[in-house]
Amino acid sequence: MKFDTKEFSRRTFIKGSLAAGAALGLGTALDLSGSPFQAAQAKGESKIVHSACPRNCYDTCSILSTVEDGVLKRVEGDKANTYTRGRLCAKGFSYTRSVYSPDRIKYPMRQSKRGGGRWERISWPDAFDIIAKKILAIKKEYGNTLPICLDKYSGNFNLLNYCVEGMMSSIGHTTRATGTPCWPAGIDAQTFDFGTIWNNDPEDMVNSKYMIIWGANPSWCSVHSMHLVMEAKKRGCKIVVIDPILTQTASKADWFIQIKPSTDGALALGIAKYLLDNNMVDYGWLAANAKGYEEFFQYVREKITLEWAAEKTGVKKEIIEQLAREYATAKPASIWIGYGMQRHTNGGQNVRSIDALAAMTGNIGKSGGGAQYAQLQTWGVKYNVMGMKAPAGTTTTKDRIININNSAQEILDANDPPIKMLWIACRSPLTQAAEPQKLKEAYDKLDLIVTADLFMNPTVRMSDIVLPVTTPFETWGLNVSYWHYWCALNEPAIEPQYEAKSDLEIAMGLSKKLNELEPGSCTFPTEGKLEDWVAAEFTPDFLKQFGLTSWEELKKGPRKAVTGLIGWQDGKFKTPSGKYEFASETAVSEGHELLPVWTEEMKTPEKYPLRLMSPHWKLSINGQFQNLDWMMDIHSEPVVEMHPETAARYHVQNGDMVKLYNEQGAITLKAKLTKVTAPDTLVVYEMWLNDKDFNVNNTLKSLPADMGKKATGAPGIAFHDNFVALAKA
Ligand SMILES: Nc1nc2c(c(=O)[nH]1)N[C@H]1C(S)=C(S)[C@@H](COP(=O)(O)OP(=O)(O)OC[C@H]3O[C@@H](n4cnc5c(=O)[nH]c(N)nc54)[C@H](O)[C@@H]3O)O[C@H]1N2
Ligand SMILES: Nc1nc2c(c(=O)[nH]1)N[C@H]1C(S)=C(S)[C@@H](COP(=O)(O)OP(=O)(O)OC[C@H]3O[C@@H](n4cnc5c(=O)[nH]c(N)nc54)[C@H](O)[C@@H]3O)O[C@H]1N2
Ligand code: SF4
Ligand SMILES: [Mo]
Repeated sequence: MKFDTKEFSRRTFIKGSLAAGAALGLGTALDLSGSPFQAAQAKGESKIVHSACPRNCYDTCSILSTVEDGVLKRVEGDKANTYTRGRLCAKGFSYTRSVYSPDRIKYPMRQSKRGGGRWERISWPDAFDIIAKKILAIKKEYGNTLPICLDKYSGNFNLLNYCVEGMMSSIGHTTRATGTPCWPAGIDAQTFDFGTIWNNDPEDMVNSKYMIIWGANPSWCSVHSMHLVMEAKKRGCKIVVIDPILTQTASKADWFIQIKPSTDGALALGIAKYLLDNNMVDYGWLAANAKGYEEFFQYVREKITLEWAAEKTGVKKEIIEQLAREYATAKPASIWIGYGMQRHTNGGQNVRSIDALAAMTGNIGKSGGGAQYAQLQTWGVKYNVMGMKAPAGTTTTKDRIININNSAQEILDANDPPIKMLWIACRSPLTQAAEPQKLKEAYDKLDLIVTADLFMNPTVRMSDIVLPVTTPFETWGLNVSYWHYWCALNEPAIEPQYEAKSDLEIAMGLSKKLNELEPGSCTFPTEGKLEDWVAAEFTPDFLKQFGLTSWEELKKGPRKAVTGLIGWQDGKFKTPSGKYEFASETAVSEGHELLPVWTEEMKTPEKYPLRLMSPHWKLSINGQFQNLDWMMDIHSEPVVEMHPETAARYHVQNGDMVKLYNEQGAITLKAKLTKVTAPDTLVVYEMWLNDKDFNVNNTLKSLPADMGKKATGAPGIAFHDNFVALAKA
């Protein structure tokens, strides 16, 4: 469906105000010479459209898109959003390159043999026909739709994209890859302690007097937060970074504490011990707001010593003492708990120990304080797009769940009934998930794999049918963040390119075909204006939260929530006791410890003596952006960062090719000698480079993190507890 062009004429037109070749993104002009857009561009008519970046990024930027005669010429941060502050990151500025990339998937296509690369263009009606017939055939053979599996995650967090889940529900009960590879251990930890996740407005960070950035790298992963961190610093706040890697964030801090991976709980408990021994505890806050602190304190007094904490963490005793003293005396003090640090077998338990420090010092519910992890407070839309009922005559009662972090094994194991068809949207398991080798084996079992995506990535290459999806600039959207408190509408700026459709249009198209072939077989609406779908998402509470009287006010620009900006200010926690719970019976009922006690980290296996960490890369969002020409110009091949001492042990010189391997698999790449990482800890940033056969996850097993099941249905995954051996290639 095309958007309504009359709607566009109501928008602001700035005639000829933009000189051709205006500064774009990284300072380079988008060269459209010779393109089909050139003629249109010559007319010089332009307009500004409100867009939003829907990637899985803390920042969820509000964007102003400049369109000249139907061509997206420029994207910039919207100044009306005080968090975005008129800027985008390098990835955001490169959007003009992804929209018009010649590598985009342009039409529905069918591949004769998975991985064979022989794709044939097919029409949308044919694509829907093939898929719908397969769905109906599966239903006929098995008596239900459980053999159809959905693997969807975070390629696009536009709230309308929950239509993919709705599309699945509308055909019956299906198998769902459940949980998240991202942040679940930390969510569970905070659910046990607080009742849910609820960080203070990040714009409030400027009020902190002391800030510990603990296992987060906002200089790359939340660039707009760095302005706030630096503003706090200017106002006298001390910035401390705790990370195994000297990150760019660490380089901007006052103090960098290099910790052994997966030992953060030991550091937090060492700090707790110092606070207890030196009477630096806010007993007033605890008495009024907390449960179980006496038991926790008894554990810390009896079991924890600073010498032990120093030994475990590799952080000297004096440093632990100084950190404890400074954190407890500077008020208010905040801790930003990153997602990177909870991707360990004890990650959730470590987060609980860090939360405990914020509670012990009374830094919860206060401006400038907090144990800042994430928030879902602003996500209270109706989820109309996913509220579909199963068709009449459905014989099953619920969806079947498989763990998204162990999907290879669980697809192989599913027998009753087996999985026969896979729908992949907003997800690239063959670049982002563990055990890609086994995933391919699991995919061999399937009759039909459909991917909906923008680019021909390794996952798409292993599918039978690919459906081209729109970029945010070609469709409607509604976006909120899991970090800041803004809400933004995304209005279409340009026509869908080639034959791309949004996931919502795909759901409607598939439903139409299913109902043609077998009336009543799909409950998803078969048509509807995308704008109306947006309108249907708003609830009175949501409007109130953002101070809106009508959703259409968002067409004038983004809005910030007017309530709930400081987490837990009213002291009413969402735990069973209504208090902050040092002692959590809920944790026990989920098979965890009652208290934030120390849980041993994974030990380095003898056979694989090097830890391989794979954190997030500055020029990509997981498997996106790094494939674009601008990014490839800056960074074109994978490297492993290695401490010179480690390199010397293996006689590796800077630039040598090395092979990293374990039982799971191997990767071969160039060594980069650097002291930013510790000896024995290798760093390979996760990314998808389009012209390289490289995937760091080739070495990664599906090792679960300790927590995540309670809040998200499956445990997280211990990405950073991955150990390898090294050989010169
Ligand atoms: N080694 C290692 N692996 C990791 C991590 C790590 O730290 N180390 N991090 C993990 C984390 S935190 C996460 S969140 C996951 C992310 O894993 P994914 O969510 O799978 O990753 P993305 O690459 O962001 O997006 C997946 C795909 O969605 C597509 N896409 C974009 N927009 C749309 C759209 O509108 N519709 C459809 N249908 N598709 C769209 C993109 O082109 C991309 O191919 O990766 C995990 N993998
Ligand atoms: N540029 C860019 N931005 C992104 C993304 C991206 O891929 N690229 N991805 C988005 C997504 S999906 C996510 S989840 C977030 C991730 O945002 P972050 O959590 O900030 O990023 P990560 O790189 O996953 O991890 C942050 C840091 O955790 C450290 N770390 C790992 N293990 C430990 C440990 O045991 N202890 C401590 N103290 N630190 C540890 C890593 O060294 C790393 O520096 O960023 C989002 N924004
Ligand atoms: S990737 Fe993140 S920082 Fe960059 S434009 Fe998108 S939301 Fe903003
Ligand atoms: Mo993530």
